[in-house]
Amino acid sequence: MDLMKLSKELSYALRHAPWEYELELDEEGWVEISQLLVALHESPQWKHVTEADLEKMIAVSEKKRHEIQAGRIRALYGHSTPHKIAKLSATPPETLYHGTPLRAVESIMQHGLQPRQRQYVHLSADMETATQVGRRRDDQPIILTIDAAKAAQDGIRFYHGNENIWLADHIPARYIQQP
Ligand code: HQG
Repeated sequence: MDLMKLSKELSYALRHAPWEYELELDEEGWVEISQLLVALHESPQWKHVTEADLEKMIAVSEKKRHEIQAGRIRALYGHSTPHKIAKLSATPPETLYHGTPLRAVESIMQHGLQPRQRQYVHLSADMETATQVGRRRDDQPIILTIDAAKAAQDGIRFYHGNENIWLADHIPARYIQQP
């Protein structure tokens, strides 16, 4: 089974278009695995997918995009569904990073980091992760530094995505530094 392809399909279902699978995300983004499997089994390529395959998909993925708990599964970040997923706010590391193409920097330094098509702004815990994220759009991304400690102190809320990814509603430009 192509577990990377399965992961992409699940990200699409759990981040962007659950209704296409007759699924409804709860407040925290969870769906019952049994319901997800019913939907997947309708497609010939996923006819034989089991819960064990979903567990393996998560275990072998280099990025922790999904999690399973008590018979349910959810995407940890990346959502674009209309109803905003509830996240518990948490204390971020002092510094966070954001990798973006050079062409976006001027607008970011003017308007701050906005969630754009997603529900939350995505930030990286280290420069390497930020570089990987930025490389999706540009070979030589610009790595912006976020003074998360100061922003949190001023009341900006941060949310935990996974060990490398943090989320926020909006990061005003005054907390963002260019290299
Ligand atoms: C930019 C993937 C102009 C922002 C990744 C980014 C990540 C602005 C783009 C996760 C702006 C949004 C999220 C402003 C933000 N003016 N441009 N004011 N504010 N932007 O894809 O952070 O691999 O929604 O810099 O690895 O790139 O799928 O966000 O370039 O973890 O698991 O608007 O998605 O995860 O792009 O990536 P995105 P992102 P997976």
